[in-house]
Amino acid sequence: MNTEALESIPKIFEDVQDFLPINGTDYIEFYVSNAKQASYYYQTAFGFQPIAYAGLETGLIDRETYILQQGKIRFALTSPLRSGTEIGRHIDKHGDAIKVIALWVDNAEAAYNETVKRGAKSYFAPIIEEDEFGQVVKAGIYTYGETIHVFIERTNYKGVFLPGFRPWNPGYKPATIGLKYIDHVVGNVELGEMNEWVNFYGDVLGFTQIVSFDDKDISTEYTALMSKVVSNGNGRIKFPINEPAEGLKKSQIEEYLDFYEGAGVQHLALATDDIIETVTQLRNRGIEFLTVPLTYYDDLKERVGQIDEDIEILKQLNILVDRDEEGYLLQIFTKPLEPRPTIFFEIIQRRGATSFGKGNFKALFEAIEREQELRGTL
Ligand code: TYF
Ligand code: FE
Repeated sequence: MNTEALESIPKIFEDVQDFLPINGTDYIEFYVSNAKQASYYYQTAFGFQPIAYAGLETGLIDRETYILQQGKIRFALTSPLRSGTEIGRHIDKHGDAIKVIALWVDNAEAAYNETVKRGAKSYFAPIIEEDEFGQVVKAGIYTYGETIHVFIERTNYKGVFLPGFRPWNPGYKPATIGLKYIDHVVGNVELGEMNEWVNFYGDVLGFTQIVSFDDKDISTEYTALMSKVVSNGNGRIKFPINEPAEGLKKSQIEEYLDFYEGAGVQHLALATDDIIETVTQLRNRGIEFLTVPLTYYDDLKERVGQIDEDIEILKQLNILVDRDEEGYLLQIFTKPLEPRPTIFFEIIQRRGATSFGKGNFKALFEAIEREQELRGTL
């Protein structure tokens, strides 16, 4: 063996590619009280397309799931069909929530064995599921709170989603709005536990830390939080992890933890190639966004330099802009999507930038505080 060539491989790639290659996010599963209505909402407002269904009509007796897709983003919306289920208990505790961040791998059994060997807590051991379209191997491990990673190996599968699902093709199909892929998935964890979870992704999944923000980067007059971002080897998976920091008033992260009753997914960042078109569509379809004061746009050109978009249009839509060494990005945040102030979405368009919008944190967090004020939770 040519050991010289081996030695020239950076250590992080060696480790990551050795034990946990991930192709991307496979799907995000929500546990919700009414999957039928939630799927209508994600179709109507967010332009997701109906793909597959499993429930009473496919032989399930205790739950049903609708699968929606747009670009590479796949959502599973699951509800219980009777009392006393694990899904119902989860909804009672956390409200409608993101339960599963599924990761697409080439070898689910190896992903499970390697991560459990390194300390992951098992959710379920590898199982093979089959139907006439082939077979899928699945396995699950816990991450923060009650959130789960399910490894999905679908190399030998040709069906619409997973075995047991049948195509779902209703006549109702509002147009897509240009959402392409999941840019990042953010978790909120308890005070003092951020480093533990950063180490979990490092030690157990072989991720590396790519960014860190402390309470000085992310603080307003009142609130503060800390955040570190971990990524897998090929960069397709990015997980920022937030924890509350001491501030004069209640941090937005504490508010989340109080209402979610523990650690969980805070936001999904969904990427588009045309944020102006995507946000115009979302606004027309009734989605509400956090807004920054219009003075944010007064010095925008000075702050971010030349950009391709018309600043007047960005101002009308309240889209935020930030620049880093590699380029710029445009982003906007919805108000919470659930009754509890927990999960929200970010819409992001990257024009070269690989960062997360640090230059917008102050304006963004002040916007969140104005909402907290209205809720009486600040
Ligand atoms: O994902 C990020 O890091 C950015 C900024 O509570 C952010 O979207 C960070 C924390 C937060 C809201 C947004
Ligand atoms: Fe984000």
